[in-house]
Amino acid sequence: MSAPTTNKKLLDWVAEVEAMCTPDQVVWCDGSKEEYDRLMAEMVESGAAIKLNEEKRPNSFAFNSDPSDVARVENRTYIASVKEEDAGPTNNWIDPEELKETMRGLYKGCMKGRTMYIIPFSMGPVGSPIAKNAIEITDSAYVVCNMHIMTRVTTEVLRLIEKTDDFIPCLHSVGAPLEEGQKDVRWPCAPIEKKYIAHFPEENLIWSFGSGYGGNALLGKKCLALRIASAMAGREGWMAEHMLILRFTNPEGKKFHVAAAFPSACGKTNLAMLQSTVPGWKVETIGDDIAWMKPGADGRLYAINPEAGFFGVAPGTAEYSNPMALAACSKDTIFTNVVVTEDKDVWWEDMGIDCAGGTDWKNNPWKPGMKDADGNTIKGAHPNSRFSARAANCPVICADWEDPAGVPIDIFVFGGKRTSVMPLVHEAFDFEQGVYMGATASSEPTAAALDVGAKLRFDPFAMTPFIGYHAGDYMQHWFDMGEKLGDKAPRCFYVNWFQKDGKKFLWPGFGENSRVLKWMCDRVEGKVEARETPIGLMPIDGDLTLDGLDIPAEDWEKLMKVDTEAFKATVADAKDYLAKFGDKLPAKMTEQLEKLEARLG
Ligand code: GTP
Ligand code: SPV
Ligand code: MN
Repeated sequence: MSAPTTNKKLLDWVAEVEAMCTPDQVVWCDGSKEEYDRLMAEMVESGAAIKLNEEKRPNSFAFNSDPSDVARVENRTYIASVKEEDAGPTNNWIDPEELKETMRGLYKGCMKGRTMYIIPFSMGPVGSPIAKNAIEITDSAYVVCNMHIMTRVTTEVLRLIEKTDDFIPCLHSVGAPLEEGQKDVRWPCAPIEKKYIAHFPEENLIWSFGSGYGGNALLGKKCLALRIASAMAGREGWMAEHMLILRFTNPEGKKFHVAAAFPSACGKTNLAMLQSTVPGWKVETIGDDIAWMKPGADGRLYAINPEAGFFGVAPGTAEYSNPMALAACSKDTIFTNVVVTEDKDVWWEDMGIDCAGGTDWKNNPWKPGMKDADGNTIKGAHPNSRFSARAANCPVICADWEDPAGVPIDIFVFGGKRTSVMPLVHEAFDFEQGVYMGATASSEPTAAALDVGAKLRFDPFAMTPFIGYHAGDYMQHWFDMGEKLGDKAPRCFYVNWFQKDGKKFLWPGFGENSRVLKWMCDRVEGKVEARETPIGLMPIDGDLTLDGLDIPAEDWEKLMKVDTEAFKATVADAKDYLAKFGDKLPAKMTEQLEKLEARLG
C-alpha cells in the first residue's frame, strides 16, 4: 500500500518500525466507516469478535480478552526519563537506552504473520491549538477499531503533520508473532514478564509491548493524554489531569463547570453523566476521564476533553445508576469481557436486569449464581470489563464538548473510595489547601489495575499511575498554577460517596450527588456560608438539602463527621508517604501539613 504522506520524519519512522517488526503487510488507516466495518468483519470471521444482535445492540461487538490481560499493569509501566531522579519515587524507571535495547529485542519480528496498521489520530478537536497530532502503529485490529471510537482518527492529521512536521509516535504490538501456518488465538498477547508500557518523556515517545487491553494498548489515552502530556504540561505551564469535566446549569441558566479527579473505578464516568435530582438543575457531560487545561486570555482556567469516546467500567452501569452511560452504549459500541447472552446481547453484574445466561468473559457457558469448585459465585463479566462508546452517542453530551476553546473551570473536586473517615464533602480554605487535599487524596484499591495490592493507597490527584515525571515536581506545578491563576483559580472540594456501615453505603450516591454539587455552586456564588472545621469548610445544616431522602439522622452524622483522631492518623500516614519525595516535596506541602496538624490540635 502506498503511503498517503510525504512527511519524511513519519515515513522514516514507519520504515524503521516495519524493518524491526517485519509484518506481513502494512495498512495506513483513514478512520472511515468502511475501514471500521471491514476490520470488524474480519475479526468476526476469525472468531476474535462476536457481532451482537443488530436489533438490540446495533453496530456493536463483544470481545473477550486473554484471562491474564484484563487491565493496566502498573508494575510493567515505565517512565524512562534520561535521569532516574526525573521519574521520581512513584514511577518505575529503566535507563532509556537500556529499555530501548530490551524492547528492540522484543519488537524484532514481533509482527510476523500480522498486519501493521498506521493510525493517524488527534487528541482534542482536529487542528485546535490545544490538540496533539499523533500516530499509533499497532498490529491489533481491535486497537484500530477502539481508536476509531476513543480518538479522532482521520487523514486530516497526516495533512497537519505535513505542515508542522510534528507528531507523537506511539508504537504498540500485542507481542505474539505467528509462525507460518500457525492459527491465531482470539486475544493474542505476551506473558506478563514480556509486557512493557514504556514512555520516553524527553522524546515524547511511547513504546508498548505485550498487552492488548485498554490503557496498555490504546496509546492515546493514559500513555499520551496523561503520562506524556503531563510531562509536557509541567514544562509548558498547563495541566493534563485524570479528571471528568461536566457542566452544571442552574434554573436561571447560569453555568458552572466542574473538573473532578477520582482514581480509576471510583466514579468519574458516573458523575460526568449524572442525572440531577435537584429540581431545575441539569448536568451535561464534556468528558469522563481526562482533562487538558490552560489559562485563557481572561485569566481563568479552560478545559477540553482530548478524547472522543468513553472507555467505561461496565459492572455497576445500570438504569438506576448511570442511565446515560447505558444509552451511550446502546449502539456503535465495543464491549470487552462482559457476558454475551443467549440472544446475543450483553450483560454484566449490577446491570439492574436479570440474565438467563450465556457465555462469560472467559468464553465458558454461564448462568447467574453458578459456583466454582470452592463454592464461590462465578462472575459473568470481569470486574474491569469495559464498554468503548462514542461520546456523541451520549444523550447528555454538552453541545460545547468539542469547542477548541474549552470551558472555564469553576470547581475542582478530589476524592476516592474510603469506607470511613472521609466525610461526604468538605471545602478547602484556599487553593493551596486544595492542592494539599488533592495531593493527599487516598483510596482503597479497585479492579482497574492488576497489581496495586490490598491496602489504602495515597493517590495524588488520582494521577499516581499517570504522572509522567517526578511527583514532587508535579505537586509544585499545581502550586505554581494556583499562583498564576490567583483569585481566578477554581474552588477546591473533597468528596467521598463511599462511606459504609457494614455492607451498606451511607450515602445514596449517583444522581443524589447533584445535591453536593449544588452546595458547591452555592458556595462559589456566595449564596451560603459554611462552618469551619479543622479539615476545611463544611455545609451548615440545611444548606445541603436532604428533602425526599431517607437518611437516618445517625447516618447523616457519620457522613458529616470529622473524626479528629482518625484524621491525625491520616496526617501521620501522609507524612510517611510524602517523606519519599525528599527535597522535591514542595515547601508549601510541608506548610499545609503543619497547618492541618495545628488545627487538629
Ligand atoms: P475509570 O474509567 O477506571 O477511570 O473509572 P471511573 O472513575 O470513571 O469510575 P466509574 O464511574 O466507572 O465508577 C466505578 C464504580 O463506582 C462503578 O461500579 C460505579 O457503580 C461505582 N460508583 C460510581 N459512583 C458511585 C456513587 O455515587 N455511589 C456508589 N455507591 N457507587 C458509585
Ligand atoms: C483507568 O484505569 O483509569 C481507565 C481505564 O480509565 S484504562 O484506559 O485501562 O486506563
Ligand atoms: Mn480512568
